[in-house]
Amino acid sequence: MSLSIEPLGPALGAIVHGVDLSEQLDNATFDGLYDAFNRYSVLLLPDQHISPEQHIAFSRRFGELEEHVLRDDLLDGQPEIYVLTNKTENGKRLGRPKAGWYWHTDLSYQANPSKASFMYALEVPTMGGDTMFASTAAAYDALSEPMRQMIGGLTAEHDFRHARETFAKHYGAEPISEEAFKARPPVVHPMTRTHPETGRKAIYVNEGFTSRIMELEREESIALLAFLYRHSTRPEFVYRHRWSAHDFVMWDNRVTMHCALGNYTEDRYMHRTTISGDVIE
Ligand SMILES: O=C(O)CCC(=O)C(=O)O
Repeated sequence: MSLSIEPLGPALGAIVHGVDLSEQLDNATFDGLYDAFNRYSVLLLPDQHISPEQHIAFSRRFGELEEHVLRDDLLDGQPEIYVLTNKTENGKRLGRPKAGWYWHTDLSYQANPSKASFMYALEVPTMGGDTMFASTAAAYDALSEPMRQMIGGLTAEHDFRHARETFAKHYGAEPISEEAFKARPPVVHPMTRTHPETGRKAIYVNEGFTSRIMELEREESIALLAFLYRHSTRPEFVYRHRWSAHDFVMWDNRVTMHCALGNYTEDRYMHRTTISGDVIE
């Protein structure tokens, strides 16, 4: 296979042609794709036709896979696939509706947050349902040195429960089981992180899951987090993806945040794998 890569925006995102995920990628193609992933943070591979098994096998080449804590929304028989959809069958929902309708980084509420997530679009609405991705590395680069110094010395709590409050603020109640919350108690991470492969630094707080800055007073924490969320999602740091069916989109959770837009009523059905990451140093 021969890769061609075209950037989709100044801060992040690239479209990759010449890769067929239904076939085993040779090492040279895989290495090219891996380098592009580290370089562009979000890759779009359009027009893929893959089974859940192929999705899982490809994902495993990037690392071990997570089984999402929202167990009701995993694909039957294939718990490595988290299903995100508004579809129902015989009154039973087929996956998680309204997932990620706020800026967040996948699994930042875990001690070892996710390295990457790979989403395959099987059904998409004719309008709406885009996903926005922001480069938290580009956002870090644009901070002044004193601000970098300050946040570099701070830590923040990430709490899955906080997502319910964030969601409720924007959209009303979201049903998440107590069991899931108990399985994921709050954790504390540094507010900046360094990409282990590229050495790039990034801001590491997100509206969805970050509940407070540990070292600051409550009002200071609220104000600084609000600034960082606004700053990190400035248009120049964002790529907005308009989905087509059979898009395969890979994002690097170590240097990005994303937000799914809930502006659709037609069916939307996606499969996601989640690659495990390391504890942040
Ligand atoms: O459905 C989407 O576009 C993204 C959902 C999301 O936020 C996630 O998978 O973490």
